[in-house]
Amino acid sequence: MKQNIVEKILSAHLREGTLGGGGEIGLRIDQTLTQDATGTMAYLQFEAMGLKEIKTDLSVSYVDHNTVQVGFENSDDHKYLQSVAAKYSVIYSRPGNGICHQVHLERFGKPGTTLLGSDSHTPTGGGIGQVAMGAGGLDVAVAMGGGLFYTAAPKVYLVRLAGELGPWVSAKDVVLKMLELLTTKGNVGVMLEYGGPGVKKLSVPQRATIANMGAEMGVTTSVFPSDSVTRKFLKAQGREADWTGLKADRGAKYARVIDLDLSSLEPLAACPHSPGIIKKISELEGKPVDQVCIGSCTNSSYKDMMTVSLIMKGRKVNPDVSLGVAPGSRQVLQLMARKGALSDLLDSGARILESACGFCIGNHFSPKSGAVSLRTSNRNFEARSGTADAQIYLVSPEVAAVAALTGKFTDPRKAGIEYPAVKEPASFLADDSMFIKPSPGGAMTAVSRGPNIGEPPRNEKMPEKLSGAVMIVVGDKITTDHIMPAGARLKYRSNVPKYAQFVFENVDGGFPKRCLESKAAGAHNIIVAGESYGQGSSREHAAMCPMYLGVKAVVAKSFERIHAANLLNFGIAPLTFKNPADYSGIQSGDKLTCADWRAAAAEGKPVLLKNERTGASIECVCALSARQRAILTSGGLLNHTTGK
Ligand code: MIC
Ligand code: SF4
Repeated sequence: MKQNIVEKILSAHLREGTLGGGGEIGLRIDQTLTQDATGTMAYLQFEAMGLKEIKTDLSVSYVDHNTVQVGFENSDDHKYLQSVAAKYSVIYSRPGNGICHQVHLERFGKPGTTLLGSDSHTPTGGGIGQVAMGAGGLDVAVAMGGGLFYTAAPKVYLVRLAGELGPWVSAKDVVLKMLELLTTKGNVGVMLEYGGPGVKKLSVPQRATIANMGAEMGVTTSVFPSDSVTRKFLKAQGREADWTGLKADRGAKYARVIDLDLSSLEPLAACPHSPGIIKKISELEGKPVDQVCIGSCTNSSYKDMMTVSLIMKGRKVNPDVSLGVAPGSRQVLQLMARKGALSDLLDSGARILESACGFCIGNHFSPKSGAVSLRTSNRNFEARSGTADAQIYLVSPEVAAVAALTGKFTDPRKAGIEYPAVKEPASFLADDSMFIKPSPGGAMTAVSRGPNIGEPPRNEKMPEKLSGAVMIVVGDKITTDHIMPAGARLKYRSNVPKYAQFVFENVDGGFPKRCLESKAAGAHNIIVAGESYGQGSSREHAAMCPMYLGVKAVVAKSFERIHAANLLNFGIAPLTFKNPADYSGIQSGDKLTCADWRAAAAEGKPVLLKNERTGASIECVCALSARQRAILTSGGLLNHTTGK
């Protein structure tokens, strides 16, 4: 049978289910990655499941999200992560080594393999030909222990690229165009495969930029072929032996084909407050800019950074702009230092930020009130930058650098600057000294647990009857940043009772208190939402903390993939309205009841909720596999796995 690339990789890893069927498939995972903000809980859950060792080919624990270390909490987490990595034979990437996705691409990504990461931008690995997927920490913990990863059998779309990018047009513009075409919702269960003659004109880091922001479309992953460009990249990383060729069979089938001519693209921006609101830079020209941030896992490769430094070379940052540059990895930073690019940036007046997530997750470098901030990152959700009324635009490094000089949106093609065509180096600097590799006596390591590190919380078994209270009604496209803010609150990731005090902080600050009071009065709390609930990150705290607050169900018009899986993993029922019009009949404070709650969920029957205020009967769908139903009725995956 003729196979596309996704089918080739998935069929080699398929252990349960069938690819064509549309049902659930169980996949063997070759590699895992975690980052500190989700990793602490992932390893605590790994320990709580009684797992003794990792069963993957490779598992890496990165520390990149919270390296701000105000107070003891982050440092305690780092020490816990280092010790637990040593105990279970996980590679530990020390803070300062770089952003997980960039570093993984450089040092570990391998064509044809599966990678599961506790971060939604794990699909960056698709740039090197991996089926790389984001998931909640608990799913990653299970995969580390040798368990399968379950996801829907995908619909595979081919994105057929033709032509070549013109000067000043970059990989970011390709993916922003894709966001315009596919939008940020309605793509659950889709995997994108890039192909066509345009692919060979894109370097591995450019492909990685494109795969990275597939997360913003809600697709499960995006995969590129592995070709001579991939081989050259791996050779330059001293890893040619990791290369295998990967291409679709001639005549392979796809659920949809999207044609994109790279030569037709122009510089674009995603406008506030969604990565899906796309405009041409030429339409925004002249708008004053207050801040420019260059970096993040989307655009912080060697080529991105060298291009920016050459644009800035011999020029000065506009006095009204604050420019921060965060190279994606220590490798990139070291190369920049050797090439003199760091001096060029410093001379220009740029501020060099740590090789970490930093500004992207809003834990520092927040812009001033009402600022216009141009960023090369991937998310511009409201308040994510740490400044609630800031206007964040997502752009390419080229557009960002030129705006830092002019102080306003400028079409870089008209800026009168010669385009710096940077080539990938023939050899990167392969210095792995910031990784701590497992050693033979590792199993004896004592695990360090600072006072901020609590037990992973468990849910109780699903109640027989639902006696629910609607705690909040929210609209469409609610992101996990709305549900569970990161930024300044990140340091409480290992302390669920504390972190739970900030659920919906920027939407409705009274939510946690109301929930705890209602829970104490014996009610089952309910969240009601519109379309595409749970967009964005993989943070399982957006399920775990509501669970702690007594939330038993989220009733929505539709859900995004990772968040729906996380709800289930923590024993919260993700219900969809059979008739979306029922949404408008529910108000905050309504009592919703269901007499056969557990039985309906266990048998996969429709769930009928009765609104005690209006008397209306609301039919909900809880479309789950038998495996998922068992997890839900046990009160979550931890209970299900440990038989509690
Ligand atoms: C993000 O970009 O939102 C994050 C922070 O990397 C998250 C993970 C987290 O919340 O820890 C993600 O993308 O999954
Ligand atoms: Fe880090 Fe931002 Fe990438 Fe998330 S999107 S992994 S916070 S750089």
